[in-house]
Amino acid sequence: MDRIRYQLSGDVAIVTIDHPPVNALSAGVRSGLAQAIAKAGDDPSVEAIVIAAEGKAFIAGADIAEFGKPALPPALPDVLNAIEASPKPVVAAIQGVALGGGLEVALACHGRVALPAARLGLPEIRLGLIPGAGGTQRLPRLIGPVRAFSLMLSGDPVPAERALDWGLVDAIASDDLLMSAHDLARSFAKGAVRPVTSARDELLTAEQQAAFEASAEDALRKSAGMPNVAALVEAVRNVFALPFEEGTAAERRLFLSLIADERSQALRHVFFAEREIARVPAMGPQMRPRPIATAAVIGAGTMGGGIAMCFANAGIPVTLIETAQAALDSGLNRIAAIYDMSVSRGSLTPESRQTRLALITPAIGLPAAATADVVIEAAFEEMSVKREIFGELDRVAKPGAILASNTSYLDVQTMATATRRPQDVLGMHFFSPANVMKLLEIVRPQGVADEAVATAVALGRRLGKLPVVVGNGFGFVGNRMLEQRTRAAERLLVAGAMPYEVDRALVDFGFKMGPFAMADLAGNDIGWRSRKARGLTAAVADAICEAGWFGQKTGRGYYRYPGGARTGQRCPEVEALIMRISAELGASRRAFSRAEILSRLLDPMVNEAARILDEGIAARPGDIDVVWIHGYNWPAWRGGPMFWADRVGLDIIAKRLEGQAAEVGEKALEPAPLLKRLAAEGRGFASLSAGPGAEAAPRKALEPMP
Ligand code: HSC
Repeated sequence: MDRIRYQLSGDVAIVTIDHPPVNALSAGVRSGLAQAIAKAGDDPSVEAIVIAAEGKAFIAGADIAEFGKPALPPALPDVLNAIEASPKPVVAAIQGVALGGGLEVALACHGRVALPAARLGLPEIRLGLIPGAGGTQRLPRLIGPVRAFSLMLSGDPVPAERALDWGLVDAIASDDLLMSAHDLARSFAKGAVRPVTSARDELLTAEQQAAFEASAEDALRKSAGMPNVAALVEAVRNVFALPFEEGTAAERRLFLSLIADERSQALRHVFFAEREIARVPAMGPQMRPRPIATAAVIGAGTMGGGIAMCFANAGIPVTLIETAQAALDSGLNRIAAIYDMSVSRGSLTPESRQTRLALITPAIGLPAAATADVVIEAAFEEMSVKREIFGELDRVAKPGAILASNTSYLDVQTMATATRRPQDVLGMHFFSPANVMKLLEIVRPQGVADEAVATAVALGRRLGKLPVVVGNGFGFVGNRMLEQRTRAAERLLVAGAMPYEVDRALVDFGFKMGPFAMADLAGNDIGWRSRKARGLTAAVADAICEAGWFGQKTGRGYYRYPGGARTGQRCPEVEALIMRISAELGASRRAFSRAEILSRLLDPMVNEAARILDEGIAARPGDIDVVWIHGYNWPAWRGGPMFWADRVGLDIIAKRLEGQAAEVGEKALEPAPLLKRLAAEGRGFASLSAGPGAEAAPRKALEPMP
């Protein structure tokens, strides 16, 4: 009972869960709760029971780290049945969040009181699951199946006020939550209590059933085959067909099958990896970030404008700096147009649009950055330009200001040497569109102060981003791996595949777009310029650019976009050009299966990731997964490239890479030392991590691999 406190307040037993950080329902909490309920039941002086919790959350749900491990008794559904069966009324006193199993605890109680700031929800769907402790059976009986289904399907928590409207809570406590819960419990003690499971015919009408079926059909259509959506539909359907006990037994079976499903395992891995990134290696947790009250962004192009919006959206005043008025005006117009679109979609109020625009101060010339606590340069991707800016910033920026570059590839340390304050210089690499994408690579060159890195991380969180601290090497983590995929895609064209086949393989895997559709969207000239600057060539990609086919903006690239279409059509001219180049290079073209295309695209990325880990550019495999999920649209239910590689098996990937390296004669394709070592030892990348998400992944490909 060490995670549970038991006190008497008159004739009410107060059972308080105290299990930091979020009172997750781990085995100790479950058994403590069961014992406390039994103790109160046995005590003749107790008339009613309140379940309360210490800290910022009521209960954040089941302990996700326990999933996939041998189950420890008592099972949560059994504890909840005991709470519900208590002859003495039980009231939940909810502060902070009541999520997943936490809300299910509250649903098993006979009454619920919440603080006004409380939020209640069943987010299991985001972990590839459904509620497994009676939530799918109790919630529809309490608030109606249609509302219950939509709450469980979205996973979004609802505020206390709405919960009161829906009858999910009985009362909102004005200030003293315990006192309100205590009073409600005592009032119940005087009369008969009605458990949530008692039949509520008024909610389970034919009309509700028809409305639920309509939402269910819609959800199944949009679910892209996710098994938890089908399971949720089945569970809620059971509410109409089965008595509570049978419904919960079915729910438990569905839950347990989902726990074992690879998609849920992947999503749980991502949950912990997203939290692990907050633990920046080689930095004390006590490192205090510098205060950031104002910002400046240099460059009002697409990236600079998007970054300025991030500050405005977070309520931080930002100066947007350009060298010429015309560039500044067009940048500001672009920002205003994006906000206008949000207003017209209803996701932003006209007042908020005004407030945000008012936080952006346009200015000409770097001296306007003089008072900013953080300056982010988003100028042209050219070292000489960057160094000139940093040299000037060194003269004008205030002491202690963070000086950051939004470079996608370049050496941040070389930029830092243009200043006399390398301790304040780092990279803050946003992803396009910067106001939307959650990933932020914080590049940590040698010589930067830990305090500056901690400041950038804290700032990233304030901007609503997921900041991943990475080392200072060409392309950092994401773009360095992307380059391998781009090269692999070009190799596939020369060897026999067509752009649409390559793209289809990645879309089928779960990406929103394949590499060629992506290149057409971003502009093929960007990669061309970068290759030329580095003395690199890519026969097909270069020929496409030499023909002036830069992508959507020119109406054609790897595909045709007639009349400004957003989706490309196959282009016979491009396909003829590819055949010609293959012939010129002496390649004997052959057909590639989708699975082989996939492995040829992804294996080289995994190989590069192994080098990235070996060099310490990424601290943990999970960091790489977070980068690819939030910066490059890797489907979260595939867990990221490191998780995927473990599933396929590193020995299989190493062997495939050896085959490719021999076939193509490319050294970069030879298995990296770390990959080879792990493969030889029969280990996966997960074995390099110590976090809760590092459970050894059973090896099994999600689809047959060659
Ligand atoms: C569930 O409840 C299933 C049930 O329906 C049934 C199960 C029974 C079935 C039995 C069948 C036989 N577990 O996010 P933060 C840790 S599924 C373990 O940084 P914030 C987190 O890792 C669950 N750990 O803080 C981190 O640890 P670190 C449904 C959890 O203030 C620390 O807490 N519930 C945990 O930004 C702080 O987290 C959810 O999906 C958990 N459930 O946000 C809720 N929750 O410091 C998931 C958190 O060591 N949690 N941790 O890195 C959240 O959404 C957010 O964490 C909060 C706090 C909003 C709670």
